[in-house]
Amino acid sequence: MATPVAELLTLMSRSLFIGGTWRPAVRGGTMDVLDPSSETVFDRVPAATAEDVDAAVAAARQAFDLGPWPRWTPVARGRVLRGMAGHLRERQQELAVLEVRDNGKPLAEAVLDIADAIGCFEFYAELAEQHSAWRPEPLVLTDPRFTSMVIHEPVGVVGAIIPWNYPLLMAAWKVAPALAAGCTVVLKPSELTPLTALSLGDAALAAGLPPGVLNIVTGDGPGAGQPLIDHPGVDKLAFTGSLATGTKVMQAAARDIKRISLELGGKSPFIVFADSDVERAVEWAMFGIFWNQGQVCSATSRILIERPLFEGFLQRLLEAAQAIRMGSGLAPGVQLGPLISAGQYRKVCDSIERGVREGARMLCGGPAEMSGQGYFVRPTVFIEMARDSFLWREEIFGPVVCVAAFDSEAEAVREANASPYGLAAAVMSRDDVRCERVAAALRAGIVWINCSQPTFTEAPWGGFKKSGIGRELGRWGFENYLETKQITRYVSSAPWGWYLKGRGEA
Ligand code: TXE
Repeated sequence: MATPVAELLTLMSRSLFIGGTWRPAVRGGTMDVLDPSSETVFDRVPAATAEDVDAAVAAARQAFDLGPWPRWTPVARGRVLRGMAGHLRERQQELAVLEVRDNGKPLAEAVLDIADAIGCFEFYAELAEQHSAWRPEPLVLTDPRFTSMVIHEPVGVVGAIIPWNYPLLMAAWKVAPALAAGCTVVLKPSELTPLTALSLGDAALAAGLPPGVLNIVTGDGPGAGQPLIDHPGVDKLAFTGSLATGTKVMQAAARDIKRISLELGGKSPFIVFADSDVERAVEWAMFGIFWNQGQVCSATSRILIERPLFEGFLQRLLEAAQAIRMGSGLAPGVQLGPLISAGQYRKVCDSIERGVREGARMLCGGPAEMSGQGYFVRPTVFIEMARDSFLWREEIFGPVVCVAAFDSEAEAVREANASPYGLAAAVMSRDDVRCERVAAALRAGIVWINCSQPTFTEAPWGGFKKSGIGRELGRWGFENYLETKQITRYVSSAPWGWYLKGRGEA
């Protein structure tokens, strides 16, 4: 029988994790944790301030500069990462339930997220052991009196700031590769979903991660995030979140020339050509925009349909969208949960109202009456938006999709690319050559052909343009956490030294 939620909740640590120990915030502040399906407070965590961030960075700095972790072999580090994965696996069910209470998403989605987070630790354990970065690369130089070796080293102390849409998974995407590379980390989860990230502290202790290698500070953006991005003791900032906060991260990083990787928003297009199977197209479109309540950076929120398929696609999309079962993520059979917060609910509702005001036609959806409780918005479908409208251009981050018709491949590509963002894009057609051609023309870091959203730990994730800088996941995500060093040696005993001496050059 499954453990009752109340019992599961007591198992988690609820403190800051600094230097390998759990402690309250220096100033004693706390933050409420809200269940977005009922708007009730069900938990509380410390609200870290600059003093706590200082302590966390000092612990990470010491662990990096003087501790064993960066000096251990990749195999030894891999063993600890596997141990962390094992610990998370033992608590998989508990973590999935916590994620639902904290974030609101349907349980079936949370179960997949937690499994992916565990898989991410296992992937980087293996990659760290095998990556060619650890093999010194000899260089042949133009001057034979010298030899050079290229080596890679961990970048240092990482400040990792993550959002609320995939709380544990986003933590894993940053913490696992950073640790695998030999870095030390200060992790700041979103104030809206701080709980599951704390389980990484328990995992670290259980797996024997040395003290200070991973530190976790719960707190809000101004109170804990800003001191972390400003901190001179941090070498690299890894951020996922809004464009506005990403800009602040970049500005703060500029002061110390900190390394950065940014994963920001998107307004991803899904181009469907008329030769596509309409049922398949609707299935992928539904997945692309209503999964996780549309709170997905790569959500395909702009659907472009070749005109002959437009009416048929729209009709099937409306039927499917209206059939979605909405409710608490813990209720059986629910496919759409609440939005994360009152703020996000207001943002999405304002966007819908603005869309209607600016002349777009809403065919279904809008805010839902759920007995006045929970931040629920129904699957919402718009057509007839102006191409320069807010609705068509800006990230809404909710279950809101815009559908438009196109008449030629060139028009579809032009429209898809007419966005300040470039995270993801999808194209569907039975014509493989056309799919390849369109994929090549799309200005996005991720292009899906005949599907939308499948995400693999081994494949690079990140965007063009204002969608960010750098790539997470795969070997690219790992290389984010490395510096490159050349070691060049004067070789007086080179076999050709006699020759150079003879010429008076040695
Ligand atoms: O994001 P923020 P919010 C987009 C989405 C959403 C909008 C606002 O459009 O509607 O952003 O969401 C921390 N210094 N995305 O307000 O503020 C904050 O505490 C340092 C897309 O929640 O960017 C949290 O941990 N840190 C996105 C993290 O930044 C600061 C996922 C993200 O919060 C800070 C989430 C500061 N000054 C939202 N201010 C995606 N790319 O997937 C805030 N933070």
